[in-house]
Amino acid sequence: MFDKLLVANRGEIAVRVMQACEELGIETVAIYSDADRNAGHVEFADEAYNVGPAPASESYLDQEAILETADRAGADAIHPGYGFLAENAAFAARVEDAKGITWVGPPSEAMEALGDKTTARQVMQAADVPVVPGTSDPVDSAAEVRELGDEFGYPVAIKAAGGGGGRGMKIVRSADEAEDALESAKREGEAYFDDATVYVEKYLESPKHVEVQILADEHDTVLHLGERDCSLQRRHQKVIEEAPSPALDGALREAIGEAARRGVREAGYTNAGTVEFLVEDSEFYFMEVNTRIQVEHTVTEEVTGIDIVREQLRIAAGEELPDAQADVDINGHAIEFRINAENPAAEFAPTPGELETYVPPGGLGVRVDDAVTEGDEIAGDYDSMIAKLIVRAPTRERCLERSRRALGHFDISGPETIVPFHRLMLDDATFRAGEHTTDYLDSEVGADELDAAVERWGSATGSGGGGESASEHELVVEIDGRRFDVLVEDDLPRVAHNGGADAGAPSGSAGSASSGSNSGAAATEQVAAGDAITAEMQGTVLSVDVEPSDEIGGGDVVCVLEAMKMENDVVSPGAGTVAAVPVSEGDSVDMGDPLIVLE
Ligand code: MV4
Repeated sequence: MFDKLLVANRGEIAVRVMQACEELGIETVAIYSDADRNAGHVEFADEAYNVGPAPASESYLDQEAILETADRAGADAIHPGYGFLAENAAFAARVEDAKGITWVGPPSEAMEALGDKTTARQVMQAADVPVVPGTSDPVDSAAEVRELGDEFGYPVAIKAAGGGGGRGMKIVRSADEAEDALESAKREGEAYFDDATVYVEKYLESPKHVEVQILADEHDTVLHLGERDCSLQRRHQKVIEEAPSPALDGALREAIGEAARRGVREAGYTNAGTVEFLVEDSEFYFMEVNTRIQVEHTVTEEVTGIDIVREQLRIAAGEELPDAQADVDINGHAIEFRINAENPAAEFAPTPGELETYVPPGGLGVRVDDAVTEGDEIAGDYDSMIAKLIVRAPTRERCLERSRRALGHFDISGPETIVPFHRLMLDDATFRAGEHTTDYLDSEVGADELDAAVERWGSATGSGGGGESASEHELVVEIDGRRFDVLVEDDLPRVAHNGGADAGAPSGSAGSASSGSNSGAAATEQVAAGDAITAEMQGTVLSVDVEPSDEIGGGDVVCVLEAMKMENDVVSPGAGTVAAVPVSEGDSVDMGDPLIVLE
């Protein structure tokens, strides 16, 4: 096994990798940019090195700086995490060629073959894996596009060979759109991937996105760890992922898992990887292979009990996978919610800023992967994901209930987050039924719903995230042994007078803003400025002579207190209406305790 590993990444995935290293007895090296000097992954590592300024192109993507750092630190392995250099075959090849350093990932040749989507399709076809009807050779002319449109029926998709994740894809709905779409797909391919090669597939309008997790060692064992459903996406960004997929039955699950195994075996693939499929009308079609650990690997870990990052490290070190396919069991259900610092009510715009409150939930079946703490600055330099909440339960139904509980206790303020969006989805009939497809969010969930969710559950509204507006503050009061959270509006008078003008505050009045009743009603919602008649001494309530909504006058007896072996009438100092009676016969009260609250 390795002695010291450099993690060429940041944030929660860097911490995730270092946790696996710690359990294997591997020392860890972090790299960081100027923006990340105090970041969580830097704190977690045994050693940390600055590799450059905040922009990723000058730090986390600086291949030379990272290789030099590995050398300087004496690291014998590099794990790339996801994003940044993770799927860069040229960087993987450089690490493979560096003396004494192992690349924790697939062979660079397999990355290269699968990175080109036309060769990936050819590999899959050779392995008898169903692909979307289309071409596996480059397409050059609009005439060819139209021929394919006639053959498969419109719409068709023109895709960049170097593409993936939604970039460089153009949909052609009729023959006359072929010309423009072809030009624009080529332009995007050239701009994003330095490769104008494109190919054509039949376009499926409303598929599910189902992906299979693979582990393959260097001793000819290829395992699939079941599938994940990532159909809930917004503009090609996954937001909620789950395992297993609610859309597959046992036969389809078996078939798609076996197809994924055949495909990566054909590619000469080792380490962890994901084979993505589109599923429509109980048919599945290969889409692409992700040659890296993915954000959503966690849900697979939760239902299989397999530590995927640990296996990546063991595979890279030449060790054998511990299990045969028959030993991989899927148990229960897991859902991952990405906690992004974005505002769902503003088209999910990133919301950088200070993380003023950060108290994640816990308890049975709740996992939080993160690299932040309260008080951290959420910078705008990198992606907006600040944590992942992963919830596991024996069934999907119970996982949804547990998710409601966990999200309801995820206390974050400062940046707006997509927690309100997740809570909206937990009430969404289509999502709850598991019937959502990849086009669902963008076409069916409207701005009004999102606005309402943020209003109801967002961190800026007192009820959800515990925030309060400038003119309010929260008080905790205890009345007769029951705790009440009271929202006090500062612009209300501190002492409100009862009944007639100038009656004066009753003697011994608590005189402050509000109180609850002891009836069990939702006292927190009352923000009334009431007066209380309080006990002038410690004692026992012998009788209560009024009840809520009684009109009383000055001098009326409202209750009788026994104190110092004497019965003492408690009289009202003025007129008013009884709002609440927080005490009852037999209660012991302390000096200052409210006995009667007036409106
Ligand atoms: C498709 C497709 C329908 N038919 N290809 C989007 C990302 C890129 N990896 C491929 N994508 C798609 N390819 C054919 N032939 C629909 C999508 C697609 C999609 C796929 C997965 C998850 C979300 C998506 C959202 C829109 C479109």
